[in-house]
Amino acid sequence: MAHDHEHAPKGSGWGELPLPRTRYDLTERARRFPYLRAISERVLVFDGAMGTELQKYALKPEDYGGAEYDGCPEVLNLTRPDVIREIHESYLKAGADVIETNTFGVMPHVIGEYGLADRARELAEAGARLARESADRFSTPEKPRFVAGSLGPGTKLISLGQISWDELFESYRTAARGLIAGGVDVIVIETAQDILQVRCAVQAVHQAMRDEGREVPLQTQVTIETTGQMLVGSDAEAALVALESLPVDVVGMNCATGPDLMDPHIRVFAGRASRPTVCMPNAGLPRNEGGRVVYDLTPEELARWQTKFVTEYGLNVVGGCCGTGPEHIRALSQALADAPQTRPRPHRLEPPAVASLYQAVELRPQAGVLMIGERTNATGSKKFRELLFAGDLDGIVELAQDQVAGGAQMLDVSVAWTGRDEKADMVRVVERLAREVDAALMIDSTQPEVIEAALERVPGRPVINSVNFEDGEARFDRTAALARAHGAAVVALTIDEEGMAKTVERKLEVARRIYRRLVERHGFLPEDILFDLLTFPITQGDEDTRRLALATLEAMRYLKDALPGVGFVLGVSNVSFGLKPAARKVLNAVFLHEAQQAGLTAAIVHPGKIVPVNQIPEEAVRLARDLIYDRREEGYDPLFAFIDYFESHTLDEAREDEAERPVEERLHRRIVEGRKKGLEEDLAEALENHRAEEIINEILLGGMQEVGDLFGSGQMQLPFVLKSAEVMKAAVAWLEPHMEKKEGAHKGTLVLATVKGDVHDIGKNLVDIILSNNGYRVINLGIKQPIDSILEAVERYRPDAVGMSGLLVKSTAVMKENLEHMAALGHRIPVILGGAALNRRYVERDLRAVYPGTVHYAPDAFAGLKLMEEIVRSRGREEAAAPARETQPRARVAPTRAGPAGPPPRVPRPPFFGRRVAAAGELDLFTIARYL
Ligand code: B1M
Repeated sequence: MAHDHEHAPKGSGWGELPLPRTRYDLTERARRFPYLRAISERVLVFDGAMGTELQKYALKPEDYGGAEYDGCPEVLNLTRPDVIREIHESYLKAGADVIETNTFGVMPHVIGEYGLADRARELAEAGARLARESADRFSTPEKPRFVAGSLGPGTKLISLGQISWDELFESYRTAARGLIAGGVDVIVIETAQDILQVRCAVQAVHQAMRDEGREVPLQTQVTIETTGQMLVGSDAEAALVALESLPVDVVGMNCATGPDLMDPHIRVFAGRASRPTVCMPNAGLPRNEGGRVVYDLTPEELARWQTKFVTEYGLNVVGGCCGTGPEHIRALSQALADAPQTRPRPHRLEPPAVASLYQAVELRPQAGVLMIGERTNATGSKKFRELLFAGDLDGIVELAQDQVAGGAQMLDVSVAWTGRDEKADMVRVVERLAREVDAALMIDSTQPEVIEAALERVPGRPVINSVNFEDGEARFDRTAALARAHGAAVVALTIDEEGMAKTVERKLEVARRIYRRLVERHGFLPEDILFDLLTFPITQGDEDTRRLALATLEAMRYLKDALPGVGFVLGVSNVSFGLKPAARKVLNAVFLHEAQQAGLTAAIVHPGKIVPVNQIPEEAVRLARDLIYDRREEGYDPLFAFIDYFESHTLDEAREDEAERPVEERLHRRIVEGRKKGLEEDLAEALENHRAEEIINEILLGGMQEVGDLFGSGQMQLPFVLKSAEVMKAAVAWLEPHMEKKEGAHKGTLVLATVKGDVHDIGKNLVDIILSNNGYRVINLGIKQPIDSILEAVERYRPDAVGMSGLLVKSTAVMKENLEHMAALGHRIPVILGGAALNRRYVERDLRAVYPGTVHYAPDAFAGLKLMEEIVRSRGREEAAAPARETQPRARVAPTRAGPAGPPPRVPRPPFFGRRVAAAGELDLFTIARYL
């Protein structure tokens, strides 16, 4: 279906509407929209459910205007306006500031199921007018009432290819036109299951505003299931990153669960979003009682949770979803009406990020550079080209997954090839990659229509590669507007009408021009721009090419300070084009290292092929540096010296004397260099003089420490840290049977997990091994575990303690949030915390303060063992002192679904006798391997 482009080109997003400020500015928006003015002053209370209220009327087919429309709620806007009015007014009487129109499924592609597609606009407008009349009747100057035009998710998931962008766009556009014409104050895209659907709906609603000549604020609400993800798999961070990149005013969540399960996610939204946030929970999880759906959360509990979200996290808009009725809203209104807004919003989402369908990817990694896989490129990779030509999409997905396994956090996707249909190829490839690869996507094309087709299929928040002035400003503006409309970040190449910028001066001139145009004209944030200052080969020997790499580095050093906030990316391997493979590896590695020192934040590379600088012979590094910085002298030409060096040297020679080193040193170096071959022989030799535990603690962990230092100082890139980690894991797995074991019945149970957002698991797995070998049952949940999964395992296995591991500094904050959440749910179970970013003071002073149970710090796995012994011993003492409770199964830790102040009910459960299976989330491969 073609778009009707009366007012603005498809996809221009903000189009003729005023451009967004560089940062979201509520004060400015509040001047123009009463709804936003009210939000900027006080907490707003929405109404509760429409659907569950309608059920109470037990309406008959006649009420819907006949059997063919039976059950279509939107029809009631025409056939039983009295019912809809009564529901609206029951909420207004209960104190709601905002009522939602009865138009959840009014989009033509949804209502078409009743044969009503061509009446969608009329039904939407009727719904809006009904709500408008009721709201106006109740409005007073002191308490204005607002109408929110509701648009639900529809029945088809665009990320899964069930509906095309164009059909979805037109459907939302039609519905939104009706709502705007009917007089709504705000449009709410709600209960969203699919983040790409939200992007499409947002663009469609903006088009509808242009169509109708009236602008209204936009509110977007996603639904996070009990799994902790949206239906299509996006977690809260990924959803927030995607929503923040769009021209919307309010972001948040509704539906699926009660407020208890929403807590960790709403904390993410309310804590980090740069614009007002909203939360509308269900009245708990639905229960089936004699064929009836029942919701248990009481009005008081809802009010307690929402008050917590407002006062502790800074939530701005509250309300209820399924199962909440006027009594819930009355309780909310009494608790929060006129409550002042508690916290100013941050100026922007920090840290800057993009997102795949599944997860957020930080644009400025805390250490190292963002690794962008280069192999999904038809020009750069023969293998990819062959797969593309053969139509082997499975092979392409595999190649992409290999890049990710090798350390790529994003994939550059370029399919252009003379004689082929680039748009069709791009669509085919990105549709598969977006769904089947975790990494974010960088869409690499010079053709705006190819970029547009990809953007309409890639969920999350992609990056566009690139904008530049090669084909003039019109082409630049077209691509930039597309990126902006879809909320994408951009790579900006320093190319203009005169060609590629090669000198420092030219690079600065073009970069400044691009920056101004992107920020001032298109409303990009500086952190959404990745400058590519161009990498040219410096290997040809002619005078013109000698200083090309140096110019790139110098321009980067300058721009990093001159244009604060922007990032820098380079296609690194171009620098060494034409050299022998070993020489290429070295020059690429040294150039990458130097670029990182100069300010590089992302690199397009073959992750598995970057050699860490510390593993390259010093002489070769020196020659490569001389070549990069053009340190020619009388009688010394670094280019020829570098080429000569590789005539007579290999990269492996530093290892030639390896066998002569003591085994302890060999093992240490194996970890640092990530070499597995021959590992078992070395471990066997080490076992002759050391216990297995000693080898791990005194030799291997020292190696990991060095890896961390090299990574932190930029000398080693992430893929190599990964290799070191693999060697470490292999060594521990090999040593495990040689560790001391205590047989017998298990002494106690620990639920162990690496916390949400953290992938480090070597330490956690060591804790598992040490405890398992000492007679404890360890339920190892794996990495990136949200608190809900941990609590699910607590409920299922009723352990003696919970162990949380995390190595990132941000994981220490996650641990605090987890403890607060556990405290709010009434848990008391002992918790052991470990991981290199923690320290005793933080755990014992800051974390103990937020949790009523005991909180312990375990600096290493053996401390974890000791703590576990103490916990189990004190449990024994408690049970001896309270014999009456011995008949109770160990249910001290059963979580509750009650509100924050609710008492922790004791839910008895039979003990676990089955085979050990992880309760939640993935089991990491390491653990699976151990238990097969
Ligand atoms: Co990452 N990483 N890493 N990394 N990595 C660190 C932690 C870092 C300090 C490196 C650095 O910059 N110098 C840094 C964190 C900095 C910060 O937060 N400020 C860092 C970073 C930045 C990152 C990424 C963000 C990098 C990026 O993407 N650009 C990324 C994070 C992704 C994410 O988590 N979302 C990342 C990724 C990775 C790899 C995947 C490549 C790999 C992990 C592989 C794996 O675990 N499967 C990795 C590695 C290996 C490291 C270092 C080098 C080594 C970690 C390790 O295994 N140590 C690390 C630097 C360092 O720590 N020196 C680093 C050995 C392990 C046995 O120690 O886990 O502390 P540890 O466990 C000990 C104790 O702490 C305790 O007992 C264990 C054994 O004695 N313990 C517990 C741990 N958990 C416990 C639980 C308990 C009890 C005791 O409960 C009962």
